[in-house]
Amino acid sequence: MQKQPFIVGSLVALSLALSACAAPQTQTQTQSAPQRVVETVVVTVEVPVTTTPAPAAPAAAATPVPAAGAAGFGETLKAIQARGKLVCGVNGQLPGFSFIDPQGNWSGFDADFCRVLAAAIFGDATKVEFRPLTTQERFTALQSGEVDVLIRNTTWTLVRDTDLGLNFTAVTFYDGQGIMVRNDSGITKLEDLKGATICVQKGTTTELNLADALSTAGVEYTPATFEDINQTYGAYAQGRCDAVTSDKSQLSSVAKGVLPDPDNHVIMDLTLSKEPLGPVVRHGDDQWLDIVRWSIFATFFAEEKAITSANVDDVKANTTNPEIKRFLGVEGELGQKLGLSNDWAYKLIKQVGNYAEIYDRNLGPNTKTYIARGQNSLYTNGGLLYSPPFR
Ligand SMILES: N[C@@H](CCC(=O)N[C@@H](CS)C(=O)NCC(=O)O)C(=O)O
Repeated sequence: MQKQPFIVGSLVALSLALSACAAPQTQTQTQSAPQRVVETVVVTVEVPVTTTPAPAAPAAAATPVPAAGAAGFGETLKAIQARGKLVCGVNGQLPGFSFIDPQGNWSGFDADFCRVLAAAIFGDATKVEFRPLTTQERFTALQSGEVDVLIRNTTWTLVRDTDLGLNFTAVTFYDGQGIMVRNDSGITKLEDLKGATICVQKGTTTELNLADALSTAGVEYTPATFEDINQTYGAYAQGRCDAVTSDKSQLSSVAKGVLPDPDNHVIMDLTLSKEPLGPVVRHGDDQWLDIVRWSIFATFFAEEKAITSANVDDVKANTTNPEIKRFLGVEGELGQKLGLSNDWAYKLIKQVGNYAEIYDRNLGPNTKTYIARGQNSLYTNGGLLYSPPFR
């Protein structure tokens, strides 16, 4: 294959100095000579027994912390409410995840999680401004406050969680890195990529994982790095790379939704990494972190309890299950604890649906961008989705 000259990014080899875990010190006990027991004393203690139980000491209840604990607490929600809409950072170019059509309509799994938050806050899923962000822009946009939350195929990693001053809220999509090749390439396993040129996007976990996986496998290759999604897949589509690598969800989305000849490409049967994707917020406002996290859990929980947008009114009116009553705001004040109305979860389920509805609408078998649920199934179905208790 004739390859055009193009930018070949230099991969910076990051060496992580891992502090080796010291082997636990074996405790050596100095054995002294056995002592001879010279005397046994029998002690008799009279214990008064009363038949009336003493009143139980009050349980040491955890003290609720006043809401406005730390500086920044509650600021995000206040700003969103004052503005009258949520500003949600998304990708915008990934059909099935977040995509804007020529009429300006937003669709996708990530876009729907933005709507979940708007419904939780305003009781109106339409109160969202979608802000398309490139890979390079995404973290700065969140840090600077340009967006309230980033829901953009972003992998949770330790360095992003700490160095960038961000908090990952929960995982909405368990992904893994894959490699896509042309059907007729004859490439089926990692070793077949020896000498290949592989298209990859800068500023992603993808770039480093590729280097790690191929060097571990002893496969020499040439990375071709690009600044944005169009350049990356454009170069691959033009045959300038033998393979393209990214999160499998993205490969699938691009193959089915963007490439002109979807049937001529295949995602290889291997996974290079773990890519847990989910909404990200800034450090410093734990109330907002809780709102985003629990709104996501609400979609999992509703699926666990078979509560859907279609039956939520009926469930709300008739359920006798105390946890579901609390969840839907019929009893208790769980919403208030988040700074929201007590029926916040009802509103988001009613307007956007539970996790299965969101998944199926965007990535289900009846969509062009179908991805089998796999790990993104409930824990009760062999997947990884699990909601903590609503109590
Ligand atoms: N999940 C990975 C990859 C995410 C990512 O940014 N992927 C690229 C490749 S498809 C992308 O979305 N690019 C779009 C753009 O820069 O406009 C990460 O968080 O680093």
